[in-house]
Amino acid sequence: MGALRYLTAGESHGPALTVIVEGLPAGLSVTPDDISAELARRRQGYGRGARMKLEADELEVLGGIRHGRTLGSPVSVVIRNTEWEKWSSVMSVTPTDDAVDPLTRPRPGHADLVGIQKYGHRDARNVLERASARETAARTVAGLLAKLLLAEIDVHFVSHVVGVGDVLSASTEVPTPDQVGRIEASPVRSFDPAAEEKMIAAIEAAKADGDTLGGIFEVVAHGVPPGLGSYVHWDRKIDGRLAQALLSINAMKAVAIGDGFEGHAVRGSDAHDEILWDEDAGYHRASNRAGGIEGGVTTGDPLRVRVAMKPLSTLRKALRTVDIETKEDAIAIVERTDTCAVPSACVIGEAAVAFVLADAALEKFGSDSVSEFTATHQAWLETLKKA
Ligand code: EPS
Repeated sequence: MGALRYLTAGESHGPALTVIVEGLPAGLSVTPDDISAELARRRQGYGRGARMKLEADELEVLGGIRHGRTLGSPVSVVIRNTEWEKWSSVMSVTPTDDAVDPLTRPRPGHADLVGIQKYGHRDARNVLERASARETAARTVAGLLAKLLLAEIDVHFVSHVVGVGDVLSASTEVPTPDQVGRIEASPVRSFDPAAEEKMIAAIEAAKADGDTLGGIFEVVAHGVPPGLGSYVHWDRKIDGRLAQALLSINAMKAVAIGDGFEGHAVRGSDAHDEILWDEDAGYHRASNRAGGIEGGVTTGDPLRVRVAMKPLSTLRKALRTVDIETKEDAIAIVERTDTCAVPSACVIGEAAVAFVLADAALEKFGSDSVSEFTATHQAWLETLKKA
């Protein structure tokens, strides 16, 4: 909605990515190491390509943080491209005399052709450099800052891969923050050891075929207070805002809240969460099929979203396309790429969810400093006990 905002700039193989986050309260503890650790989480995952092994995400904080705490001013972070030297001619900011061949064979499923049409380019590189999922490194920084703010009010995140290709985890257990270690240790961020091996095998098989795989991941936010978002207007509904943020991540095709696509087939009497009350817990629900959201407002139950990612559109086993110069049939360009990026997408999904929730929390607990934010949050919890 706008209490918290961010903008990113930069191309995948340009000199750097930049992110500016505005609206963070003053006094939030954050160090470059916190940011680096989150970027490292995003680079991991079985199925990533060569670049992720080479790339170190060299970052520099240029504003908004002093002596380890936010100032209330915009936070500005630059993530340098450690391979820039190799790309300095291809991606030169100034005109170059070096011969740089244009990419004229757009990949089906990527932004290549629509970008060429829309912006009048004759070289798909002018499109793919920005359309690349590299940009999500910058979003991850914005999301980490949001997560640190939410941690101040005891909101904690867990994300895990539920499916890779047609391999689906059979587990219906919702992981809790104390189980994060197990998920982080899994090469595919699987919470289900039975599915993990099959997911790895599926990635290996796709890789051997020069193909790619999508999948499904889940993000769970524990400790979200009741009352974030609103039912009163379309652009204030927290579920709608989450869907927008998640679908804006490259290659995401579907978002389900709570039981989502599984919830449609049962009768109403089996679809909802009955409301209970007792002295200790106050209002609570007998189940959490709704995934922590009713009427566009958080309920206080764990917030649970699932996201489906399509297989990456850069294929070594390239698909048919048309050369935009000759208009003749051709085989799509093959850029260096990943086989499967669903484990990384989990981390980016956490960032997207965290940013939306932090924005909504700042609307509700509107604050200029972290101490004010936590005090207002505490007062709200006390109010709820009396309601
Ligand atoms: C990407 C292609 C690959 C990935 C990249 C996303 O980049 P390159 O062509 O430089 O090897 O490594 O992902 C990242 C750089 C990243 O940080 O996640 C694509 O086509 O979107």
